[in-house]
Amino acid sequence: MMTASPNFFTSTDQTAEHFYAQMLLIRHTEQQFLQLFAQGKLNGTVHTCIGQEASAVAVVNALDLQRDVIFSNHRAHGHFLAYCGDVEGLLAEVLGREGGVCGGIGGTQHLYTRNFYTNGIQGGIAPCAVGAALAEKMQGSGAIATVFLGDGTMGQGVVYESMNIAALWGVPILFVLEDNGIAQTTPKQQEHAGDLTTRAQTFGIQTFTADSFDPLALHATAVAAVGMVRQQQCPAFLAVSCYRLGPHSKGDDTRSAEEIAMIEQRDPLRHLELQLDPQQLRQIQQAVEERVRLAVEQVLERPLVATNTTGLTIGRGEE
Ligand SMILES: Cc1ncc(C[n+]2csc(CCOP(=O)(O)OP(=O)(O)O)c2C)c(N)n1
Repeated sequence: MMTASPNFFTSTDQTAEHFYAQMLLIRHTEQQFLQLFAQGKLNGTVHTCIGQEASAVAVVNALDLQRDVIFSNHRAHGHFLAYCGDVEGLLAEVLGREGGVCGGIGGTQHLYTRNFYTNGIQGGIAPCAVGAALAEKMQGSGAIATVFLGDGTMGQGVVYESMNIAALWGVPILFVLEDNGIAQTTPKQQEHAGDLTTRAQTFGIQTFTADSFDPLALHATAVAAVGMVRQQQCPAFLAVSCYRLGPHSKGDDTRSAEEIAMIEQRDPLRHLELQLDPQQLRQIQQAVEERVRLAVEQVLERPLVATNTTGLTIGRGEE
């Protein structure tokens, strides 16, 4: 029986087996969030990356996790778990319980641990990430920064101001576009003119493109992009084509059943399953289920953290 130790899920082995385990850990954890919300045990909101786990795992594993800086957005759980594998810390944070990574008062959209930061203001993280990358460059640390942006967020002007300065000043930052084709309920085609993958080229920023359906191929592209940023001390743009399988946050999915069925066919987890032998697959699935089940059980026994004068738990995000 494969052990469900945290190390297994944060192993830096770049194999189908470990990518699958990390992606499945993200999926199970987020499915728990939706279930806990339905049971009234989780307040506020959560945005799951169900369907998009490959992007988180492939890109984060291309970074130097000892020194690189990551900025994520409202859909951050996958990036967080790929970075540190701290299921209990995340669960406790989102559930407002003691032992959360931010003391249980930041909630789903305000996660912070070591060099990992999130914020739900669309585009607001882009200049922060550029600033952090510039600081690393000035200190000569060799670290780079990465910022994850959705396709809807590419409509925010500050993203382009950030790209401009990053290119002008030679800032070592990787802009990652997670293009799931939809922003909340608005399809990309109704929001953006032109092609999002060519936007960064206007600033002379080299662009890499990849599809999340094949996580190992996506990882290889991410490694190339990260290598370029680090060696040449300049920005790069990685456009990842992916699909969101779940709703925007909880029950707000206006897409047709046909569209969801088509997206299920493109689920990267299924793609990796075909590469693993059935016994190995079962072992990983059991290990993940056990790890998440125990984490939920344990975290639900912890006390809730600080409340404000209205009696509501503070720091809970909204849509
Ligand atoms: C400045 C700002 N405007 C609006 C919102 C509300 N909001 C939260 S998520 C979201 C859609 C984001 O879409 P996208 O960038 O494509 O990312 P995805 O949700 O698809 O991952 C919006 C409009 C926000 N968080 N910040």
